[in-house]
Amino acid sequence: MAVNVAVFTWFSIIDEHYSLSVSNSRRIVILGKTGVGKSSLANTIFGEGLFEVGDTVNSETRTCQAETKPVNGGNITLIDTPGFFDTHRSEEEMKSAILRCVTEFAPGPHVFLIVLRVERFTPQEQDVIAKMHQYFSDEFLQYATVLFTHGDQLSEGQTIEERVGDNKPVMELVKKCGGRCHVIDNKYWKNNPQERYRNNQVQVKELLKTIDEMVEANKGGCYTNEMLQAVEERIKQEAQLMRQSGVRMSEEQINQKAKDKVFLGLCLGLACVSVGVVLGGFLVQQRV
Ligand SMILES: Nc1nc2c(ncn2[C@@H]2O[C@H](COP(=O)(O)OP(=O)(O)O)[C@@H](O)[C@H]2O)c(=O)[nH]1
Ligand SMILES: [Mg+2]
Repeated sequence: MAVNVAVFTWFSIIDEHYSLSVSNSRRIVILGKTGVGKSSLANTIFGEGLFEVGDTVNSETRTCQAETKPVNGGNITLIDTPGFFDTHRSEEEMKSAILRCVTEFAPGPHVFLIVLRVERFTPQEQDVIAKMHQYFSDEFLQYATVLFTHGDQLSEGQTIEERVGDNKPVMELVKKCGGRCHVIDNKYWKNNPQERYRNNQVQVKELLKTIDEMVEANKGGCYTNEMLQAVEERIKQEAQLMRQSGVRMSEEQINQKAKDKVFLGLCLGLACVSVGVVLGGFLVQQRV
């Protein structure tokens, strides 16, 4: 009982938007099932192979990977995630991966990219979308954009908006994201300078424009809650303690070590909490 009360206090949500001191830096979390092309998308956005692409089940992303690059005069941090919506993962595996993500993007992401494949709208996909509707509050979707991979599967001359119009649950998801949806093809749209639509460079530019508009509409704030802010506070405290102890490390190393320490603390502290609570805690705007 005591644990539940503590957890609900920990996960209770505040309504204020959490503005960043550096308004042109963006933390972007990439969500979706394993194999939809999340890691490839991260590489397409950055224009280099920083993220590990999985060709077999064994090489799939198992934890979060965060990389930062300067883009258009600001910094973009991409946080690649394992398939939180996969059905074949154990609860424990999911929980530690989610907590790792939380420490990577605290105090919260500016953008969630919900990744789907153009051609795959099987019952399994419908389940994933149903799960997303279950976990993602409308407030959460205010920070989200749907991104389709495998754009080459579009019919000739077809736009992603036209394709989305054929599928009601997907259309509803896109609608809840303020109509924001984009398409790329990580494999076939790499070098298409003559194409104005089937061209990753063009599409990434459009995506970044949408992201800028969305961040602006959210007044520069990121999606946050008390849990994420508490995590950021703890990371800052750990980093400060390390600096005071006089360790000979770069700021980047100190921050990474501080994150590792807070991550371990979270794993221990939330050992008896279910994945639903952990995932819900960071995605759903709960009222207590
Ligand atoms: N044809 C095509 N293949 C893709 C696309 N995106 C990813 N892939 C392939 O799909 C597989 C899984 O990609 P990955 O980025 O690791 O997916 P993740 O598990 O969501 O991170 C890899 O073999 C990729 O080369 C795409 O847009 N088009
Ligand atoms: Mg991956």
